[in-house]
Amino acid sequence: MSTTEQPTETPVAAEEVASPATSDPAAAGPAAGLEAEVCVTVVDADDHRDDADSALGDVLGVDLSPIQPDLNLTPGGYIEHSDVTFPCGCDDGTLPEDSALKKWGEMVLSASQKIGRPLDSAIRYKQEMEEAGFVDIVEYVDLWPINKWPKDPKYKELGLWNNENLVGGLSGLSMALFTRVHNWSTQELEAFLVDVRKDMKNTKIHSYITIIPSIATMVLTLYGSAMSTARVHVVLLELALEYKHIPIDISKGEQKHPSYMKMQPFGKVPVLDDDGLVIYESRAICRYLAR
Ligand SMILES: N[C@@H](CCC(=O)N[C@@H](CS)C(=O)NCC(=O)O)C(=O)O
Repeated sequence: MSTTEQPTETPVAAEEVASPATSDPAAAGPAAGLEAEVCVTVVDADDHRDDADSALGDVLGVDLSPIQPDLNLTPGGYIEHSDVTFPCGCDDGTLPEDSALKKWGEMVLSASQKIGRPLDSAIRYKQEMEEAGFVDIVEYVDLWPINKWPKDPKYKELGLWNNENLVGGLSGLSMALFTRVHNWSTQELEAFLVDVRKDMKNTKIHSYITIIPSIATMVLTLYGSAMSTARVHVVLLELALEYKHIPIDISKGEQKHPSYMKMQPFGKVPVLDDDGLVIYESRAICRYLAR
């Protein structure tokens, strides 16, 4: 089962945003993650916990690109994404079609698409997680104003920080995509970025970056008959782990079916599948679960 929850509070002051069309990630338009240039890995990040995390237990890894050590989800653990999407959004017509900011966001996206690392991947994460077997998926959409334009104090402050981040990092964010993919010269790009920065600081432009955070868990799958899986069942219950039980009827020889024996070459039950990691031998399964 998966769920999608939308943010309960209006992201920005209602009078300042004509249409909350962005509450639907699919409607958020082309969007993007900065995986090409931004990589952060934190292991055992206890100090990154806040109230929201406390329900999740320890944070084991934070990353946006494949530079991290091998991290497998502990049974019952959660995976969390928070990714930025491009281009920049605007709901009230204050981001002119011919503005440098609009062009910048679109060109960042098109460059990333051209090299097969689309910076709108976050809008597909929910579907991709579902396809990979994740469950209890909760996804929502957050809008980070490009500067302090919102009236709402929370989003005004968020806009201030976002502006500092974007304006300060603009050359670094843009350089590879514009010079190596769009084949602009560095001089051309820097001249263009002067106008992009101006737009980013212009509070008459009510633009924002769409951020799509999501959280999900991977359910365990236990194959076996009721009797043969009793030991494993007990451990799963003890540890309060969510799992799916797929009955294998030994009296019908289902454990010798070729599709089952691909997983368990000796044709025995039980078998545990944790996100593609297949384990058999009931004691080994119990030790794995309790680790
Ligand atoms: N040592 C294994 C024993 C597995 C085993 O022998 N399972 C039996 C059911 S309790 C089975 O699959 N029998 C069917 C068969 O051998 O065809 C474990 O603990 O998982």
